[in-house]
Amino acid sequence: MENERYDLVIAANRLPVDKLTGPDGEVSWRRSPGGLVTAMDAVMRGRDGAWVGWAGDAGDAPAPFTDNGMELVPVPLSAAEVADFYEGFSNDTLWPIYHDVIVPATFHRSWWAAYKTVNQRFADAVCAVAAEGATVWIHDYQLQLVPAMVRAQRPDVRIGWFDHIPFPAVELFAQLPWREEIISGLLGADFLGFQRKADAENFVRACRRLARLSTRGEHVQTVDGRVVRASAVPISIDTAGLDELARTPEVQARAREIRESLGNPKKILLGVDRLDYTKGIRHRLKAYEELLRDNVIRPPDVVLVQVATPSRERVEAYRQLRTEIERTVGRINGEYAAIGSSAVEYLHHSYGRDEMAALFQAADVMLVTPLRDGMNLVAKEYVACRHDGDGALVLSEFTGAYHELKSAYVCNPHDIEGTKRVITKAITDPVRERRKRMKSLRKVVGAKDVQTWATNFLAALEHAPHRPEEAEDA
Ligand code: ADQ
Repeated sequence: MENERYDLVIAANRLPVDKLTGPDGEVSWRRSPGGLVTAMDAVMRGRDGAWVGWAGDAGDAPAPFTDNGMELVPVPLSAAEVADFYEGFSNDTLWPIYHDVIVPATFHRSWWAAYKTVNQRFADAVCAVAAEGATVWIHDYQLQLVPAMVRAQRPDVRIGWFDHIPFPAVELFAQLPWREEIISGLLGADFLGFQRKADAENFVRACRRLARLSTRGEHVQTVDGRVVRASAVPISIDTAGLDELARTPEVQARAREIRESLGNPKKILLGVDRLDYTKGIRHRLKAYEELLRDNVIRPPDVVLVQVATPSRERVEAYRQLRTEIERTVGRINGEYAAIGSSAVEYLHHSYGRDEMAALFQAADVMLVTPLRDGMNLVAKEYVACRHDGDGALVLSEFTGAYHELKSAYVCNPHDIEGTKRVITKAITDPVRERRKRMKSLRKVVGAKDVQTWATNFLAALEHAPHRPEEAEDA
């Protein structure tokens, strides 16, 4: 509604809804699945909340509308901006730099120009709906200039930003031609939240070394005399919701059905990832192929189910990755499958929450092997679905999740021999050992859910220091 103002304003690249177009062209909106939306629903309950974001189609944006008691404020992106701001600068410049340059980053000044334009549009949309003294929570790497842009117009609001992905080491961040603008964009916030302590430290170091600002512990002194705090607030999942779903008879029946349709193998291995080069799918397939070659495992006793969600298909590195993975899967099946028993079941689809919970229930070994990942929610979701206390989580030490889930079967995915040993151990360990590890993992995932994360973030934002003298006491 016109001139309506809100106490809590969320800004994220995407709105929490997906557009559905009916047979007669009528438009409706469906809530996107996922913990972030669940958490935001809960924090907005009892407060006047609005969410500013892109609705997903290039061109004009729909008018603001209310969905489940939350005001949604669509921000338009032209087709050129989708290409330059989103696919270009966000996903082909920042994403590689922030993930250890697993693929080279591409730099184009025109992409940067689009990034600034779109960030300003988001900031303007936020300022237009934020009430006096509102709390503004900005999400992720696509919107790093928004904190300072909001502050320039609205010094009355509290501004927080959360980084869902890693923050890179200063030597990598330094490659960005616009590094100082990004640092000052972020320093418009009062509080900056990161997945790991190391990410927050990388940011503070970048402020010191590249922007020559003085820092003290988690605090950075800005040129306009404020103090900004950067700290770890690791994200989590809707643990109770997922646990409850996994216990339903329907999900359990579906898990049995999945096992049967795979030919009742002794061990089901599972990978679930967006089809992204950061997720280590190639390394995982290499380790698996070598285990087959070495005769350590063989179908039909063992099968790997790899779910690879379509992602960023207009970015070249993603197209190449898809081709390479599909070729590898074809080669592995050509070599090791028999009629009726695949070595790899490869699924390039998105699934609903129920199907995911059933897959997690069915999987004896979950393979989470990213080369770099901010957190990795799949690792936590797998644990949340194992109310039976069984199941083995193989987890890369380059995920944020590793820092909380150290009782997993930990691997370095670059070390193929080591990864093979860890997978073999996860397959062959006695049930007592698996249960011991799972018990400890469930304790962690049970204790800290996405609600805890949102509450901790908002509390840290509320208490973040404004002025240097407050920082002294911190
Ligand atoms: P992502 O890189 O997308 O997230 P992840 O944390 O694993 O990675 O979250 C993916 C989500 O999508 C999970 O909830 C998973 O269940 C779901 N999903 C994956 N494949 C699916 C499929 N085929 N069908 C349906 N659902 C599927 C970014 C960062 C992460 C960080 C999160 C949250 O890269 O490091 O953990 O944000 O901050």
